[in-house]
Amino acid sequence: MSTTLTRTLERIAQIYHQPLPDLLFEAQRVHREHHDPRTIQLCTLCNIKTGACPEDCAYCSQSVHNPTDLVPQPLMDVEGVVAQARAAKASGATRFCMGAAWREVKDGPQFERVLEMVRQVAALEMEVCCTLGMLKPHQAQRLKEAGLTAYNHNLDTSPNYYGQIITTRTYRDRLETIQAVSAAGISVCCGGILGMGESVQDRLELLEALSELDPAPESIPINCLVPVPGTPLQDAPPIDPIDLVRMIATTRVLFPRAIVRLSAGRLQMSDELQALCIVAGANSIFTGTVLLTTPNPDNSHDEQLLNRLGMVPKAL
Ligand code: SAM
Ligand code: DTB
Ligand code: SF4
Repeated sequence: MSTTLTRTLERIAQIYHQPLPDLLFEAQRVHREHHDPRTIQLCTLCNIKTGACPEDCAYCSQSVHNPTDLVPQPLMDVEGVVAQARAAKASGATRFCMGAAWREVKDGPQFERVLEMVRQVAALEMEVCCTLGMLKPHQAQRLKEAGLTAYNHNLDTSPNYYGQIITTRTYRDRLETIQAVSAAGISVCCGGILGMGESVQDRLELLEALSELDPAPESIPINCLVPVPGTPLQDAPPIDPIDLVRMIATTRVLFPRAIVRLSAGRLQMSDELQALCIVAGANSIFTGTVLLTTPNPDNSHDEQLLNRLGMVPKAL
């Protein structure tokens, strides 16, 4: 390990381990320099192709390797997806993210259909994001031409722990797709999952890996594992809520301009914990009663929560 890398990790650990009031104060200071602290971006997900994924991600309901109750569904029609995007926009979302349970994008009619979805959602004047698995440079280029704003491709955990969670692809594969996305001029959405049995050190090493991306990710989803019956991680114990707050605050300090998304796992969190995560610098949530395959708080609950906090959804 080079000295610069060691120093980065040391700095990240110093930020993370400081007394919580100091950490929250620093995160708030950084947050207020770059963002309006009263607003939060609402993003809605749509699973455009469900299940039967050849990858073996230990957390995922959609892997063929995991005997879950999920019923696979083929790629949706363009019209159905656009109708969901319109509904999401009507309920205050300014970003729409389409996910497909693919290992990688293959050129052909299905990819052409996804490109058409991207064009039509972009025409609604929403930010459009996709998460379709691995991409080649020419595919990233075509997504860009279709109007894609961002591509989600998570590093999920530290390079060291990655092999405990996924064996069908490597960290390097992930980094190559992220590189293709950046090179095409698409904004990178890249984060991870907490609560998969990793150590605090692994989480800090994930932040280190994220901070090595060039350019830095503009969007960082922090997911808490939603344990799905039938997956190897079905019985993983939940993360300590204070550790989650520390991770969010540390992410905010390290990535001042990024949108930090309090992503999967909100249904398992109290309103107070969500409030603390927002104070720590999270400024986006996923809205709608399902994420991709797992439940999520409903819009009326989220509206009420924002009201109680005196906050408003962020306009485009
Ligand atoms: N197949 C694509 C991929 O893996 O990049 C896109 C879909 S995948 C479901 C998107 C992200 O959702 C994953 O990278 C992972 O971080 C997150 N995720 C999946 N299952 C989850 C779970 N049970 N709990 C929390 N996050 C999860
Ligand atoms: C991300 O990091 N979190 C979202 C989005 N990117 C695509 C997905 C969360 C999925 C949670 C598990 C599920 O619903 O299947
Ligand atoms: Fe497939 Fe993505 Fe689920 Fe992994 S996380 S099994 S790649 S859908």
